[in-house]
Amino acid sequence: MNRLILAISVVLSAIAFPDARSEERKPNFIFILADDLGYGDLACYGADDIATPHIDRMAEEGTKFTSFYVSPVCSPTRASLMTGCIAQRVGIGGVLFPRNNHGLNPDERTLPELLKEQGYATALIGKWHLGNQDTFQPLKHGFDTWYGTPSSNSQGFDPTIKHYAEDCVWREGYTRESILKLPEAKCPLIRDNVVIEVPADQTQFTQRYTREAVRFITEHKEKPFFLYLPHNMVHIPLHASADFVGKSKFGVYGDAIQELDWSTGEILKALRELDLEEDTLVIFTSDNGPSLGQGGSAGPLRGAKGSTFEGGVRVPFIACWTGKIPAGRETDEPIAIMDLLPTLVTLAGATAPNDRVIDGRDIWPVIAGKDGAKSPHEAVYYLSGRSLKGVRMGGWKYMIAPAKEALPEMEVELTAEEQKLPRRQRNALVKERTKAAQGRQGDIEMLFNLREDLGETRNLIDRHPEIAARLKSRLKGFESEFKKTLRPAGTAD
Ligand SMILES: [Ca+2]
Repeated sequence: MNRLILAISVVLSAIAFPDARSEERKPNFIFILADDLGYGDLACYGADDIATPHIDRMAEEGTKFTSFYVSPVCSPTRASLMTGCIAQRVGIGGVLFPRNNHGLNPDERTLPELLKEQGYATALIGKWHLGNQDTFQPLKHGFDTWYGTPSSNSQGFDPTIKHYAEDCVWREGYTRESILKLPEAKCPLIRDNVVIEVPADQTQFTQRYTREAVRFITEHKEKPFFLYLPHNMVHIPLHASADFVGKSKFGVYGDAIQELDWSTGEILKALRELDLEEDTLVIFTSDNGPSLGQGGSAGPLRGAKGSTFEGGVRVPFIACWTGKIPAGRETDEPIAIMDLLPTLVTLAGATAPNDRVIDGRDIWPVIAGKDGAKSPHEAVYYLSGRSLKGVRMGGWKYMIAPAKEALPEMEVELTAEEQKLPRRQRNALVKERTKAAQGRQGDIEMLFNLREDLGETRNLIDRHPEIAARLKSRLKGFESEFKKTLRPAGTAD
């Protein structure tokens, strides 16, 4: 009898809820990560000398974020994406080099691992940069397949710790025998942890990654997938394929970005042709601020790659998903790279790990623009290397930086009385104070109002000491808690 009632109720539930969540297809995720692309390097973020029509269209059909935060350099941002944590919490505070024997700890539960548990196919197409040794390679961190480079395209690799395909392409006079005698070889191209080309033909990176990406999407159109596509461009050395060389108004830097734009367009086209647009969340962003020496632009922001001024850590972030994310919207709610793990894992029907501290939060309501959803973060922390450098709450940012880095670009303040002086005298005062500032040693403390001074030119710490004190206290409080709950990077030995 009980069994009968159960059977009837099961039938009734099926009738009552034909669109029950469990029946729904899980969404696909495509995460496109440019390397060293600055806040001002896309047309939809103000670039007037680089054409990015496909990414601009993504912004028109989706939502553009103006306060998306990453780490100031490559490896930490990638560690945050994989773990949902502030990178320093998982021991990856700086850039990894080929000879380092540490990398992403195998004990971390990574985004692709968590998605695999939900039935996802997972692919890494592009740059890994979370450890060179076999222990740390992507296939051991949840990716079914990998095609790309172990580190930045400027970095080589330890030839003794890699496996080589039988048909490996040896370029520039290398041979299997000669390479093993070298302390370090140039950037290789790898498929599933086997080297297939040395050194990689860098003019072909974007083309090859795009072909691989479209193939992966096509082959997995019937089941949910996670495609992580971290391009090598526009990290130095800069390259574009023959079809794109000379096409931008801004040299090879612009050419390489226009090729990334083309690539993004190819991926969006594949989704349209496979009728996957309503099933797929696509994100385009960058791993850190621009390299100014290569021509990169942080737009209106101060600073660049390596800095915790906004230009080092605030990057473009565009999300689109037909029917789920509002079109043509822009939001300044502060969100961060560590939020992607809890957000995507929740969208996949699971929850972020609860057996350890996870710094990221589910930001889906913010991405989807639900009823004026606010950022779940009351404070955003700025970290570089092993140090906490600052905190942002609302529009206020408190920051500590070496005086030499902080002062030269800052406006020198003049009192109301001084401003009435003749121009010649005013200029002399400004010069004198700038020179004194540049000669200062040690760190200085700064307070900026980002809502009124996005370029961080006016240090308001003397004018608003109480606000600075409140933010500093928040930073110190966070720091002492943070230091109690750090987890180590993995080590190869
Ligand atoms: Ca980078």
